Formats: sequence, structure tokens, C-alpha cells
Amino acid sequence: MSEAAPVRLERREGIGLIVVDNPPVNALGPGIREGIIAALEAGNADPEIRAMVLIGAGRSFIAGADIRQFGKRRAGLPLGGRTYDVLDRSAKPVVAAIHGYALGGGLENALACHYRIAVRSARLGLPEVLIGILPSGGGTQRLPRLIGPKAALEIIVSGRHVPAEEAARLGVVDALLEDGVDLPAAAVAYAQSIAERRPLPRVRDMPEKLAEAREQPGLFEAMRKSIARRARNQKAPYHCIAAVEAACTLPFDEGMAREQALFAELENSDEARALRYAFFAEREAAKIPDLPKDTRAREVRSAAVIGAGTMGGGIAMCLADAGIPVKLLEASEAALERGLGRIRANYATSVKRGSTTEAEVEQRLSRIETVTEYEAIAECDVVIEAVFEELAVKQEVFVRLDAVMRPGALLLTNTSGIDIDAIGTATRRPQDVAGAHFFSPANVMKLLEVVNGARTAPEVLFSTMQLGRRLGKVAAVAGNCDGFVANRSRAPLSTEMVILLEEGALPEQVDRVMVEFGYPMGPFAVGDLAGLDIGYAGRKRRAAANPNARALPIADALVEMGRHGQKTGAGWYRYEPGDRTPRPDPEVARIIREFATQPREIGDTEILHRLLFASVNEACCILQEGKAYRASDIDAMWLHGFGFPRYHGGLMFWADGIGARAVHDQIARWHQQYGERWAPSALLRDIAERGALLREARP
Ligand code: 3H9
Repeated sequence: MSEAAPVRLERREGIGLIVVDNPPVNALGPGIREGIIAALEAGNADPEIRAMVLIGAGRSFIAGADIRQFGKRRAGLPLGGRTYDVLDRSAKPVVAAIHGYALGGGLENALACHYRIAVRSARLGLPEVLIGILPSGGGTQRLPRLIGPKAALEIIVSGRHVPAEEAARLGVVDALLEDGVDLPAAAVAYAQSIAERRPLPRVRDMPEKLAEAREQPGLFEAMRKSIARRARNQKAPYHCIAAVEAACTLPFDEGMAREQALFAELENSDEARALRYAFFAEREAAKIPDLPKDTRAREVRSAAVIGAGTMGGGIAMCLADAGIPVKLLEASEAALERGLGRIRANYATSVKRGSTTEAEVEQRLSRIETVTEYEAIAECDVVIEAVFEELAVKQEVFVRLDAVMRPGALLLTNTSGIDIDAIGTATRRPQDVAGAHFFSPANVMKLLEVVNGARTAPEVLFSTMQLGRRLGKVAAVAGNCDGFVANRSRAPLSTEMVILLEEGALPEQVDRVMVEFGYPMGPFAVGDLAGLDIGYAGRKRRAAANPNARALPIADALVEMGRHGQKTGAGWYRYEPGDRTPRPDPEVARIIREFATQPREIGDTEILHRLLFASVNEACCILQEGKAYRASDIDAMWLHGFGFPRYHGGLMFWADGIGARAVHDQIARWHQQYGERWAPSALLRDIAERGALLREARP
């Protein structure tokens, strides 16, 4: 970390370099804006300086405002006296020189500069919408003026990171530089080349592109319609549209004031608070407490996956997508061929959707090598086992891995529930064994649950977390217990939703409530997609082990009738051939009536609370047993493993909105009414009594 001031003015060959040095990502924290303004003023006052460059030290330009400051009272700079305004008034030209990220307030500063240059690997964007706000440093007013309202809307409403090359094509970036260039030197040369050019190109004074909105009057309405589904229950995406609309209808300064007013409506909204929380929860989840400071991640240059089934294939895709060569092992060529076929089909879908290209797919496929012998994977740095979910089968695989793998290889199992320690003891190196629980489909779902066995070495845990990050996953640590953390905390929801049917609810009612809450699909429709036979087998296993386990006769009856979900054309719903739309089925309603001896009207709030409180209680048990590091890890798991609506923050954050006391008291009442499955966790009781927050709970 630099000891120098967070913003400094360096003089080089007649150019003033304004260097923002606020690790790790040069966020515009306290003092940074003032520092930039002071440097701009000093540069303008210095007769030796002909032009200036705004540049970031370290790995990035500026990643935006400091998100930790939102929602707090802060002094702030007055409208008209912010960096953007000072840049606008600058008599000397200023060039933004971008590498790494120019996001949010970072890009907004760049837009207020007179020129922008960027290295090819840079990413630019206005991701404010993803944290429930809108760009409020003039981004909604300047970007439409620079590239037209249509392209600006798409960037602002999606919040996506735009590659520098695309930004150059759109006209955001004036010159594209190759990676590896000496950026400060190149920026100085560029600044010298434009130093005397007048008048200065100020984006605020470029109205031409706004004409597009007059030519396409339906533009904003069409955008509102196109986001209706994914922006359900949210305000920020609509406020973003309104702000861009203002750019097209109001003079610049009035548009700026409108942007501020819209921002003020969002900053402290429930949605923004939840999304900010989710942002930090994901990053917190990456941290392993008490990890020895000198712990180094083991290097992973090559990987192997055992088992080319749906999971194994998906995991191989993740590795190949991240640029890691992977050997896919199966006993037979035929099984490998089937597995590869599935992988090709998945990639073909991505090409059709436009998320990747044929050429890119060819590259990724070339990283996947199929093998049938264990000896062929011996030198790999990591192996991920994804064979049949049975302890004996997995142990056999690990005995073979132990025999061939080079010392120091990471030995990971993709089990969703088998005891990691029992797998580790099949080897002579249980310290190298950990769980790497991917969620289906593995190449799509972002959660990676890293399971810490009793003998897993800290270095192995750390290396597996690092690998998850490299694969683009949100990785979080779970202790070794039945179901680990994610599935264990969700299991009570799965039980409760079926019990609600016994009391008179219908699958379509429960699903509607959860979709209105914000899930992309209701839990019954999800069950049909995953296959009901899996849950059935689990129940039979648990019933054999524990005669007191709650039976779910309605769910069992469906499976025993051959209704296994979408794959059999019927489950909780019925399906038309070739159509995945769940249709309510009178046959299911009839079966439910058979079991629901005293059906009653169940309100939507009761449904929502019964499902989610059951899981909150279990999450508290998990924390109490020390199987998760923090409540916010469970929230990150729900967001990325189960599609929990992000604008509710996460299970525990959402429950805090109701209050631990109210949640506890309701659970206690249900305990009286329904018995043991609702016994309140001691940790929940304690949090309720202390008036503390569930989301801050730790073991
Ligand atoms: C804005 O700009 C509003 C304006 O319109 C208003 C103008 C007036 N603030 O993600 P990483 C921390 S809103 C505070 O692991 P990566 C992060 O918590 C902002 N902290 O790295 C982490 O800390 P720790 C618009 C931030 O390389 C560390 O930096 N901008 C911020 O995987 C490393 O982060 C955004 O929304 C921040 N803005 O990804 C961008 N950014 O090590 C948000 C990062 O203690 N940031 N940190 O856990 C990102 O999307 C990613 O961090 C980024 C780097 C892509 C930049």
C-alpha cells in the first residue's frame, strides 16, 4: 500500500498526471474527490502544464464511489462543485487513461474528461443499478450525449461491464491501446498530441446524438416493457430509464438535477440496502477466518474430473471456460462420448444465445481431453470427483486417486451430502481432501460450496476457494455435516411446502407466492425440473435411519405413480410434450384432497413465512454448530445456489426486515402447534432476546 497521498499531481514533459492511489480499486472514498479537484486546480494554475491526465495507480482506473459510504450521512460536494463540474470548467484538456475498471463514478469522471483512452483489457460500465441506485455523477446525462440514448440505456439499465474494444466502437473511448503498454507514458504522449486542440470537446455540450430519442419516441416505453420481468419489484432500473429520458428532454443542468432527485429516492431504499449488503456478503464469503498469514494457494495449471455425467461434464466446462486444461475420466469410451455430446450440446446452446462464439467454443473444447485410465491424470494439480453419490463408490475412486496422484495434488469431491471425512480416510492424505460442491447446472450456477473436512489442511481449503474464484464462482466454506450448509438450510423449506399441501394449499398457490416474492420459479416447479425421485430416495434413506423423520405422503404418492417431474411429463404439474410450461393438474389437486383431511384457506403471508422461517431456524442451528463462518455466507449461498431474490439481500437479511424477535415468536407458536420440527434454535432465541441482527450472527 502506498504511503503517499491518495491523489497526487506528477509533472512529466509539460503534462500533469493526476494519479489516484487508493488501493485496492481506487474507489472514490473520503478525500479522493477533493484530491482530484485540488490537482485539477493546481494543474490549471501551473503555466508549465499544457494538459492533464487522470489515471489510477495499481490494478485499476477507478471502480466507482465507495459503496460503504452509501446510506451514511456524508458531507459530499455541492452540485456544481463536484469533480465533474471542475473537469467541465477546466481550461486545459484532461485525458482519462483507463486500465482495469472504470466503473460508476470512475467512468463518470472519465466522461467529464475531454478525451478517453483505454487499454484493450479494460472494462467500463455504470453498474449502479446492480446496487439499487443510479449513476449520479452525470452518467445518465453524459453517456446518452456521447453514444446516443439507446446504447446508453442498455449499458445503464443492465449495469454490465463493457469491454474497452466495444466502448471504443461505441465512441466512449477515443483511442485503444494494447495491453502491456506503459500507460502513463502513452497517456502523456496522447495528452501532448491534443494539448493545443480547441475548442475542448465537452460531452455536456454535445446534443446531436440525443436526436435519436426524437426519432424513436417509443424507445423508453419499449425499454420499460423489455425489463418488466427481470426488474419485477424493483425501482432502480426504472429510475435509470427516467434519468436517461430526462437527458433527452431537459437542458443539461436540469437533467443533472433530475438525476440527483431520482438518486435521492433510491439511496436508502430497501432494495438498495439489500443489494449493497449482497455485494459485501459475497466478498466476505471468500474470507477464511484465522487462516495463517503465510498461507499460499497451490498452483493449479491442469485439472482432472472423474465422471462424465451431467455434473462431471458441467464441472469440466467450468474449468475449460476458465482456461484450465482438463482431463475427463470415465471407465468406458461410450460414457465419455455421451458426456462430450452433452458438453457440445450445452456449448451449442450458448452460441445460439449469443453468449459465446463458435471459435471460442472450439478453444474451450480443445482444453477438454478424454481419458479412461487413472495413470493419465496422475500429474494433474487438482482432481474433482463427480461419480455416483454413494460412499463406497466414492471411496473406491479416492483409493485409486491416492495411488496415482502426484504429491500435493488437491483431491476434491463434488458430493452434495456424503461425509467428507469418510471419503478422506480412504486415502493416506486426508489433508489434501476437501469438498467442492457445485450446483446444477454446474457451468451456470455461481455457487461453489467448499466443504472443510476435519483433516482438510488450511492451505487446501484456501486453494479450493481460490480455484472457485478463478472459475468465476461465489465460493463459500461449509462445515462437514448432513447436507452441508446450503442444502441443509434449504431442506426445511422443501419439507414445509409439502406439509402446506396437507393443510389445503395447492402447488400453484405456493409457487405464485414465491414468484411474487421474487424467485424466478416457484419451489414446486423447481422440484419438477430437478426430478422428484431424488427427494424421494433421500426421504427413504432418512426414514430408514430415523423412524421419527417427518413423512411426506403426498410427495411419495406422486413419485410412486410415476410422476417424477418434467422428465416424465408430470410431477407437481403436468407438461405438454415438448413444452416446459407447468400446468396445474386436477389429478394432483385430487390427490391433495385425499390427504388434506381438514383443508383451510392459507394466506400468502403464512405461506411465505412458513417456508422461509423454517429455513431461518435451520440456518441458526447451522451457525450454532459452527458449520458456517457467518450468517452472511448463508445469504450468499441462497443468492447463488437457489435464486433467492437479490433485492431481498438473502435469507437472513430478509428475516432481519421482519425482526429476529417476531421471527422467533412465530416459530415458538408453530412449535406449540406442530411439534418438534419447529423447535426454535437456541441461537435464534438468543439473538431475539438481545435484539441483535440475524445477518450478523456468527457461531
Ligand atoms: C457509484 O459509483 C455511484 C456514482 O454514480 C456516484 C457518484 C457520485 N466501494 O470485488 P473484489 C472492495 S456506485 C467500496 O474482490 P475484483 C471490495 O469490497 C459504485 N469497496 O475485486 C473488496 O474488498 P475486500 C459503482 C469496493 O477484482 C476489494 O475492493 N461501482 C468497491 O474481483 C476487491 O474487490 C461498482 O459498483 C467500491 N466501489 O473486482 C463497482 N469496489 O478485499 C463495484 C470494490 O475488503 N466493484 N471494493 O473484500 C466491483 O464490481 C468489483 O469490485 C470490481 C473488482 C469489478 C471493481
